[in-house]
Amino acid sequence: MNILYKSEPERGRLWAERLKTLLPEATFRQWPDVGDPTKIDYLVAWQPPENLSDFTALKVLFSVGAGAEQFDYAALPPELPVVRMIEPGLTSGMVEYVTFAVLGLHREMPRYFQQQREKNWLAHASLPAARRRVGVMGVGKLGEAVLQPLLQLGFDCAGWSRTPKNIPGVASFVGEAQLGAFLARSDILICLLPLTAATENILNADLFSQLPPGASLVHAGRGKQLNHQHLLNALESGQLAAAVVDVTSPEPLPADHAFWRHPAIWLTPHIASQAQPESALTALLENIRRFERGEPMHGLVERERGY
Ligand code: NDP
Ligand code: OXD
Repeated sequence: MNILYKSEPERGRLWAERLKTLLPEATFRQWPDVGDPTKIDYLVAWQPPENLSDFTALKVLFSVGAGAEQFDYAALPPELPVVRMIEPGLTSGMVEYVTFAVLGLHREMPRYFQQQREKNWLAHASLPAARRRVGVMGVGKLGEAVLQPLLQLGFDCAGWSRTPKNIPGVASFVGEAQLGAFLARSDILICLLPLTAATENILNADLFSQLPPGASLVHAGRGKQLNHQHLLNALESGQLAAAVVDVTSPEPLPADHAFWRHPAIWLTPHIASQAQPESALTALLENIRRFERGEPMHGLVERERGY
């Protein structure tokens, strides 16, 4: 079995080392040391090599990330399975980030940090978690996981997805028809949607106007889902109180971008969650085993639905 890895070199070195024990029969090559491309069975990459058509024996393309929208599907062989990364380390990272962000917004930390800068010792009435309505857009692997600690903390939780969900304690809203009702009860809105034609630019003025006045946003999906100017306008008008933004378009933002210095925006450089080398390797090998046994792989992208 021949695996080609084309991504962050340090993780590649670690994987190469671990594979010697875990799967000694495998040949693990790290880009650009491709060898004979016609011998490569599995490609693990954020972006495939430009000469992908030379990889005539390729069986599966694995994304190193949880998202797989970065691929140009028109340039990939139509039958080539594309698999995104689902692994517990990446999920835990997102759970930490979203819990941190929701607690920060729930306890109005952007407002208190601004007061600190102004040397203003001023307490505001606090709200119990049970009266804070949290809405998660995208109730997939990550969305479902982030809901668990939020439920435990006592937040009033709902989720919005394409198909109905049955998560105890979480109100399920489905599709375009129920988006308005979902937004109307989201004091803190969390975006964990994949980037598709339907979700591009979804975080815009129209959507913000349907949230309760003074709502907050946590955006950890994909940069192209957020309209920057519309977010700034919503913060300016008070329709939104604050935002925690992990993903933007472009990344990084230009030095003069308003997000860098906005007092109501916490900006992080796409670090909400990262695949962890050891658990990601375990997940990759499990999927290869599944593929070789003819079993369904975890995270297989359904091209027609776009994620
Ligand atoms: P999943 O594919 O498991 O879940 C996607 C969810 O979004 C599903 O619930 C799906 O609905 C829902 N959805 C998709 N399209 C629509 C739509 N048009 N309307 C309503 N709901 C929709 O993905 P993950 O949870 O694993 O990851 C989500 C995203 O998080 C990734 O695609 C990536 O963009 C982002 N991410 C960001 C990271 C960061 O560091 N900032 C790190 C990792 C991921 P249904 O269940 O009905 O299919
Ligand atoms: C990913 C990401 O998709 O880091 O894994 O955003």
